[in-house]
Amino acid sequence: MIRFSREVNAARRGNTPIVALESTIISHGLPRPKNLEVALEVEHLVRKAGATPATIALIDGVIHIGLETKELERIANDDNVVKASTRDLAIIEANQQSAATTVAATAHIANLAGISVFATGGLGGVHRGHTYDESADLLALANTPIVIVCAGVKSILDVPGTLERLESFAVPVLGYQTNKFPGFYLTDSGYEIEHRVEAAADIAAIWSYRFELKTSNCAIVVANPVKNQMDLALHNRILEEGLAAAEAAHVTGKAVTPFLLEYFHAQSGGESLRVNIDIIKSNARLAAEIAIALPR
Ligand code: PSU
Ligand code: MN
Repeated sequence: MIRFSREVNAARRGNTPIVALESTIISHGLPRPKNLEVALEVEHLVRKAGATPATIALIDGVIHIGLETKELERIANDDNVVKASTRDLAIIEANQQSAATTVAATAHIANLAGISVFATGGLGGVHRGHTYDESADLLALANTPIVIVCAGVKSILDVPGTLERLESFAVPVLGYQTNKFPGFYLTDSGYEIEHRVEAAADIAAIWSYRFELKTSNCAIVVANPVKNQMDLALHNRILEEGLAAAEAAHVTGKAVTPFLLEYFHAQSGGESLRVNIDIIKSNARLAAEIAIALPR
């Protein structure tokens, strides 16, 4: 049912740290040809930090944990690769399709394989103006014991609404060296986080206490702010225009997030792309540190 790459197989046998990486950011989050370059670079950073990268996707109906270069190229460049959330997984298997996995689907698969740490760019969440449009990422976080390193929720979303949902689902949110909840392209979304951690070891301690307390059924969100944020005025202008453009084009369902991200990349003259790449690299590095610190 699941195929592991050679290096992930070796890491499993040796019980060495593994970092799960999502693939929707490659297929639907970053423009070609930069997407493939970034995906390879992110894997390289995880290795350099002393862990094994496990990019997760479905190829011809088979779940892959860890992709060989040819498979990564396929996810990056093939128009037939769809965006898969958890509900799509069994259907894609049955239809022998290829798919990139969202945060929700990646977390689910990583957990199936006993991988405890996962890096992404920004979480999905509650959408602005359509609060009934809530990413399946939230429910997955509520049900999956995994540490997820992100730069907060995407600033295209309803940030306070998403934070409230995380509270309802009892998902802990830890600010990495900050008490300001990051906003993806922005270092500070304007909302506070109660709990702050300074180092990977602090997260490992919390991870262990959760097992004793039996509060370990959900994810731990580690919010790692981008250092060099997007220009705020530019960000706010593009966001407003992007939301209006999505509305006008009647974009719905799983197309909304890719539409808005692409709008940013097209309108910001490379700024949003630069920040998005910074984010995913920095999150991958931190995720590797955490994977090394966690008990195995
Ligand atoms: N982070 C990024 N770029 C992305 C995503 C996250 O920097 O493209 C993806 C993740 O896969 C996340 C998805 O799960 O966006 C959210 O989509 P939706 O809002 O449709 O649940
Ligand atoms: Mn949605």
